[in-house]
Amino acid sequence: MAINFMTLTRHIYEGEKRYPGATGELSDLLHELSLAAKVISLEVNKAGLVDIIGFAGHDNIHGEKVKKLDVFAHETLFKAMDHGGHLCVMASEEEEDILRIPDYHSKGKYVLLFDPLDGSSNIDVNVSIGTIFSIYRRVTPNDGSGGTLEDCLQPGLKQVAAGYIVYGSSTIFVYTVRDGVHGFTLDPAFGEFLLSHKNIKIPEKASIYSINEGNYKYWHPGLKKYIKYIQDADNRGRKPYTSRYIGSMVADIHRNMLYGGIFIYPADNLNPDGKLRLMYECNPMALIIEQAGGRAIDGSKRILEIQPTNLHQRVPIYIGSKEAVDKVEEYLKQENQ
Ligand code: AFP
Repeated sequence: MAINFMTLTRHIYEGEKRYPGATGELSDLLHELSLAAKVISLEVNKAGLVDIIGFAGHDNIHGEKVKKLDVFAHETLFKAMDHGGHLCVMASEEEEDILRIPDYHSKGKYVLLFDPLDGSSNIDVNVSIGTIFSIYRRVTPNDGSGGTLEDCLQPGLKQVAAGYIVYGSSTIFVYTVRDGVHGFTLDPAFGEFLLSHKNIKIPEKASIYSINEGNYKYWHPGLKKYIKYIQDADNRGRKPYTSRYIGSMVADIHRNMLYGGIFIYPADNLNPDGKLRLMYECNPMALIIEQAGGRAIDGSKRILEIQPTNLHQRVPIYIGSKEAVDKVEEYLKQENQ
């Protein structure tokens, strides 16, 4: 059997050669992110053992405090990324304010935003969770100083790279540098991410829908009608869509991207802005899905065009196969007229 030697690191550095002016800094950043992903993956795989060696927040058998996994993931990412000299500032879903690069490290031209462990309410029950990241170029002068909130509050269209890591039946690292979407599976035997999903394209037609139907009574009437439509075989001469909802955005979108589907977290009467965060969840996933040939909107507007006003702002999201997003947009529009 031929051995696959297309590691993530090789893919990143070979990709860089296509851009003659590239300095290699973005490649270094992605490589550093992949190291953090391996450390987090190892810890996620040990999560069940916390019950045996000590609960998070309590002392373990060595008398040390056991960190909650989302805090561990946040700290791992920060420590893996703070010293390379390529970043001027970071922001994490886990922290209210921006994360400054320590004084003793040099500052660079990039900005990193991340959600260290999305779907963390699933950790204790062995369900897939994920890390999401997004990279921008700084907008403040690259003069050796630290970045500011202004560097972080850029519309998703300005992302130079985005990606996610799913910690599931295996660990998969998916990324884009606006040149297609590629997925790499972690081989635990020798600790390398190997190319497993080359140039991913989301099927144009969907067969799966993912939404928390427990919130049905709070939905917009247009959304209720759309969901009825995709459940109704006769309407379209096609089989009804299958419902699949993990409650872990990364895993739900990863599956839908491979099989064809739509993921929805709408605005409703309970959550007028939806639940998911623009900067940490929606923008990076929107760039990836668009790069894979799909669409992502907030109901009427393209997610990537939203001008952020706040680091932790929430937005509704309809994301996935083009045909499905076009259709739900039509239903929402009709009901608004
Ligand atoms: P947690 O990180 O609190 O588990 O939230 C996960 C999440 O942000 C996203 O990954 C899910 O798609 C969504 O929330 C699930 O929300 P509901 O539980 O309201 O369906």
